[in-house]
Amino acid sequence: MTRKFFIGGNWKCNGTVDEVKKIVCMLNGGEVPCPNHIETIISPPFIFIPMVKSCLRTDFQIAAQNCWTKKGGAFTGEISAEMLKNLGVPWVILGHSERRTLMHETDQVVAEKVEYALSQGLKVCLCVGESLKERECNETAQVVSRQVQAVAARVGCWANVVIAYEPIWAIGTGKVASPEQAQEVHYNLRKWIDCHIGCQVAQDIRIIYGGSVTAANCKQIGGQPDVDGFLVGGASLKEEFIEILNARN
Ligand code: G2H
Repeated sequence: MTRKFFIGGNWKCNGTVDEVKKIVCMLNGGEVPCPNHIETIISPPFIFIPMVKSCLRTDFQIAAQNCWTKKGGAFTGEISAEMLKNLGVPWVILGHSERRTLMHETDQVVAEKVEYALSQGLKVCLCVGESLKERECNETAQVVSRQVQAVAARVGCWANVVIAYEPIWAIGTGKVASPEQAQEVHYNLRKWIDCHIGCQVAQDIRIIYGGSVTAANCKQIGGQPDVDGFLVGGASLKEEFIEILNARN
């Protein structure tokens, strides 16, 4: 099975009503490959989801940037997977390093969230990645596989999961991983999945790259055999996102 290229725009905690309107207008007017060739998710902050959903082109799917570990209830400030489902949001990004670091989400918490979101019928973009210190200590493969293993301990079916490899040292820093560095990690992770989860999952699962992806570097990174797309932060708020969506053209 060929893996369909997958590109996400992660808006993080950015935007005003006017800015959101402008970005949606830019996305709606952009010439991009047809949905047979590319799958696209757009991930606005929770509060803008209904607004974006109501006016965004339908070939772009909406993703939330997080959700709660279990069924909703007395959890002030949280958003449940059921709520996303109820609102017609098909995707959720989980385990982003900003949440792992700033909100202290452990591998176990992330795994719990992934399990629960999948059980509610959401699709998950699972983020993994190492810090600069871990890379310098040659621990990249170990860290990334540990993060995936935590999820594998709870999840049996990977059909609705995309893995985003996002080295922390490349996030929002302008220091992008080289195409070779990205390929090496993706290749090793796929090999690890082959050994520890299953060969079919390894062949089918999309492993996308995130961390300072721009129009200038997307073609080279996206041309690597084990890179199946991107999770884009800063550049997804700009015109250049359309160029990134055309990286494989
Ligand atoms: C990594 C990425 C999007 P940026 O966090 O998830 O952001 O492209 O700004 O590095």
